[in-house]
Amino acid sequence: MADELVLYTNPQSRGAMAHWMLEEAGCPYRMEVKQFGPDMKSPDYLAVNPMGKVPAIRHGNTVVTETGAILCYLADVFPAAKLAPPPAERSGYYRWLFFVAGCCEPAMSNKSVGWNPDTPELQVRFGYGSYERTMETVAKAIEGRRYIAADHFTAADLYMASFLHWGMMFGIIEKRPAFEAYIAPHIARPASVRVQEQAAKLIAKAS
Ligand SMILES: N[C@@H](CCC(=O)N[C@@H](CS)C(=O)NCC(=O)O)C(=O)O
Repeated sequence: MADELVLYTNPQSRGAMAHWMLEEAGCPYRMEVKQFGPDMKSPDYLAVNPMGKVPAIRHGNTVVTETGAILCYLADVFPAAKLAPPPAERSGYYRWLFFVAGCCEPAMSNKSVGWNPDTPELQVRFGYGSYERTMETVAKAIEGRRYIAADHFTAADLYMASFLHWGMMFGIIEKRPAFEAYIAPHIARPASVRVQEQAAKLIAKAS
């Protein structure tokens, strides 16, 4: 019997990316919705993710936390879905996955609370330089391209498109035609649409 795969998530969270990835992978999984607050900080859940955050997955005895790591893990464990390029062709794939986690995420979070490294000294010390430098780099990477890391859709597109979609939806990232053109075909993928529909149902049920 195949190992059980559990996704710990909340429909209004970064868990949507892991959820989308599971739908792309086409593997059977069970979802455990965690509520913000005490539920995510219960001893049982802290044993899964000591950060008390979602998403996390448990696959048999293997636990993976951190969205980027979950995407990489699922792409490798379910290779038939072709969500990662072959190992020898992964330079762009790794680069952009880590760029979202290491540069885009902090750039957007800091901007959302009104802070940006705004002196040359700070920009040397902060890995993402500045919000503007990070977003210009993203814009150049996706300009006129359908896929960021291969000649087909990969986990790197899922991560980058989710980041841009979420950031523009909440008004943190400015809407640029190149960003909108890049995300449009990705967020319209059947797996993404299924996740958006399931999330809407879960949110309606909870309210
Ligand atoms: N670095 C983590 C961030 C996860 C994260 O911050 N998740 C938020 C929801 S989007 C969360 O669980 N917050 C609950 C809390 O911190 O109590 C990742 O990329 O997976």
